[in-house]
Amino acid sequence: MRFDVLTLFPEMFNALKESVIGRALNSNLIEMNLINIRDFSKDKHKKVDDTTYGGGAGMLMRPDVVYDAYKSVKSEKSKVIYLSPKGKVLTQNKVKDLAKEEHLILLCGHYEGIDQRVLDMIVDEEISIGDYVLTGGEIPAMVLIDSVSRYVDGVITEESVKEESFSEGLLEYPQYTRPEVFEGISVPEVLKSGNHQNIDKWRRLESLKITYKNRPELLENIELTQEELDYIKK
Ligand code: 4HQ
Repeated sequence: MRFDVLTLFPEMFNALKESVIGRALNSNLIEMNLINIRDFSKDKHKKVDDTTYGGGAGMLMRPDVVYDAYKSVKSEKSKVIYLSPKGKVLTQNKVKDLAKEEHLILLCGHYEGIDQRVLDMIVDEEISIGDYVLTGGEIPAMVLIDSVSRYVDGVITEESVKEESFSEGLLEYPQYTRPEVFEGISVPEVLKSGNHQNIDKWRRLESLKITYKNRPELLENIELTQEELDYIKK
């Protein structure tokens, strides 16, 4: 999987060069190519933004500069994603679909955004990471690269992909490690029992309980037994 990132702040992406994604980059399981949009300014002062027609606060990125940056990386197989609060909200199912692509171009707006004409010309999908306003599309692009890369073969274990929040449409059950007693609090007895039928049952009930508490809308299409209803409401 190749990510080309069009941004005015390529150094922000150094944050992804650590840990799991850092290893995936070093082993060439994924590739992240950072393009500084400013390099495509033809202006002697390297200007990339200008005031908005019709008035209003702030500056917009110019279409010609963004278009030239795009042309430097576009390919037959590339899909262009613009990160913006106006986009469709990113979900785990969308993340899985994007992981099937071979070449994603992520366009990061800064300031008040980008001239609509170049967006209409080059953007395939507009994606938001949630209903709040950020100062730029760089952090959303990093969120997308991180979440999509987990589904690229070899980046994490197959087990880790399966056993996670949302994988069954539910939030994840609580987990414990040593010490067995921490500040007087013991690990739940069932997890030490070695009885995997009981452990699986307890984990499903705990998943249902935390989902009911924090994200009840995720349970709307799930038929629950009386035992499950009693457990989650107590
Ligand atoms: N912005 N999800 C404004 C976001 C955002 C979001 C990125 C701020 C684009 C121009 N992007 N710029 N939320 O708030 O993706």
